Amino acid sequence: MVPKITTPSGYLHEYQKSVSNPIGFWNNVADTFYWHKRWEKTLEWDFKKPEVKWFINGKLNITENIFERHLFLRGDQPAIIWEPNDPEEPEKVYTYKELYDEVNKFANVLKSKGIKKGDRVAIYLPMVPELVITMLACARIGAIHSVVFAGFSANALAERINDAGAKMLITADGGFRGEKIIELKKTSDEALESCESVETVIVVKRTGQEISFEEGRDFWWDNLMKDAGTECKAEVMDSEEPLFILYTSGSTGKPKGVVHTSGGYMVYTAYTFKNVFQYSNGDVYFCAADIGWITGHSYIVYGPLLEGATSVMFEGIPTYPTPKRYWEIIDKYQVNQFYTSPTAIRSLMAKGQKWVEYINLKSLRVLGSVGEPINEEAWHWYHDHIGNGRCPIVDTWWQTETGGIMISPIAGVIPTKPTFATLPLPGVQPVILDNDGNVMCQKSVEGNLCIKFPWPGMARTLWGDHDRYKQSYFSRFEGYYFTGDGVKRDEDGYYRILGRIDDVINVSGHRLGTAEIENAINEHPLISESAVVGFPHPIKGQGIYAYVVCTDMPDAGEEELKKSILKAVSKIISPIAKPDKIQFVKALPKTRSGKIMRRILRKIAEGEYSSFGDTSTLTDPTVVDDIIKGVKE
Ligand code: 7RM
Repeated sequence: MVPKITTPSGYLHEYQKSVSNPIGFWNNVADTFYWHKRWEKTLEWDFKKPEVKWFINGKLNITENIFERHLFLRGDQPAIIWEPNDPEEPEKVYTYKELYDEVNKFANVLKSKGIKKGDRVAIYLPMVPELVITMLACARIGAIHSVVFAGFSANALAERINDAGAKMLITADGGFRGEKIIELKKTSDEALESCESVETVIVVKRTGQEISFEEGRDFWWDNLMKDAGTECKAEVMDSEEPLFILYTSGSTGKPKGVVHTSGGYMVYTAYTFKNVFQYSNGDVYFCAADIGWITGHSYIVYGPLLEGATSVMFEGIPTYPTPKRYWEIIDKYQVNQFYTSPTAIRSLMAKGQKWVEYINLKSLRVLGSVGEPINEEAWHWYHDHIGNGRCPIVDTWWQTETGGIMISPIAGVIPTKPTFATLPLPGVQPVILDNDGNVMCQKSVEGNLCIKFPWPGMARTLWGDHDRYKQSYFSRFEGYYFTGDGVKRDEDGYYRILGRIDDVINVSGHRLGTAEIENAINEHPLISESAVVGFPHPIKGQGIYAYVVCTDMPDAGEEELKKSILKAVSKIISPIAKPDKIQFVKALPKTRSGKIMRRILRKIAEGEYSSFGDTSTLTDPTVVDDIIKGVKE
């Protein structure tokens, strides 16, 4: 088991060790795992190339570190407690032994369908146990999983399948989300019309709804599992061989296939999970994220299971059937650590106090927050009403690309401060750079958040596009990993994340590229161009504001056109990418070199109609006046 920090001086000691001797520090953590062959060299790196390798020539399988390492002591302990969408439906509990059997069975199914080490398997499932089983079965045989969030559209699914060249798709007939049913097989069928690489589709039965089946291509999960054996030898993986791809949004339209590797990701997620949440044997831990995002990968599945934890997985949404649902789950399973997003906290806070009264939340010891900046009001509500003033809040800053938590309090060890992610974890070396790339050494400064030294959990490349990896993270400031976030550091050396400084917006903790939304809007035949920016939103953190130029206003009028834009965005990306506000404008403010001046559009979206800074490069300043006039009307 990885070492655990339990005191402030222990933190200082470990942190200093991790900086002065990172190799020794990470060797010590990595040595607590089971390796077929120990690594020969701990780290090779060059941020200019860029190239990063950890635990070089080490051989392992991450599922042996989840199962074989724990079975003897913890075979009968729950690994996953699955809570269904409908509270009337019984929960499902998988002990480590039971989960192990299912994973082995499905690994054998994958093999019987021709999946081998290195093949990509796309997973488009709701939050059901089969999702965890599939991911781990892929890892067992060295296949690379690529989970696609079940809220994505057919178009978005197809794009991800094609980019990864997936040979297989695992999906379900449908999924339950609150009162809604999502039609996963139907959407999959639509996506697969443009996916040549997929040979086999395996379908989990969840809703029992009517679906179409393609003979020879589609198989029911249950039929294949019936006769599968419970023994499947783990494929021996090199530390640097890919474990999974997960797509995330960047500042251009095309999603980025972030690649994580077996060795470093394993060491990093387990270490950060145990320390940040102060997990102890026997605790029940509940992360309310969706496994379709990195938080679910690292902190529902891999981190907790590597540490032999009991991880609660929830199929539904926080407000169904009532806004008490999370709190009821916490009471039902006597949850000790709870991890969610500021958006969820704000939306539950807005439902009023009555939903938390009379619920027993005494089991809670640690509260976590992730995905976006948490505002003071939400922080205090979470602290006072959910934690009853006695649970530390760990405001965890990290990214899909970092694999695991980077800047965060260690629960009960690092004193918290509302809205601050506080201090870097051991092994993380943040720096703040000014716009010219100078390191700002003083304590109290604000600037671009970069990391100057590699950590084991970092993404190694973007699938099939190493150039873009370099462009995105290592070019803006040479020799540094650039996070895309702005940050402020205070007199205590505490970090407060200010949010994205690139063309990425964060809506309810979902990362969206403004360019991908613009591309979707521009598909509409009546629209010539558009510009999308974020604006402050009381619940979602950021809302989406679209400025749209249309060639001809249709007879049906603006409202109809707005509706059809929303429909198009849902269809091309996902309902989560639908603009909150659409403003039709005659033209967009552009510089003489043809660039849209987003700075101005952001200001207007925030409700600010003056002090736009230097506008001397605008081709036509009256465009701005027209837009403001439009808002006021
Ligand atoms: C884990 C995750 C990453 C972006 C990141 C930030 C923002 C995440 C926090 C945060 C303020 C936090 N991965 N972000 N955590 N901002 N405080 N604690 O969310 O790849 O989907 O998004 O999210 O802007 O760059 S992600």
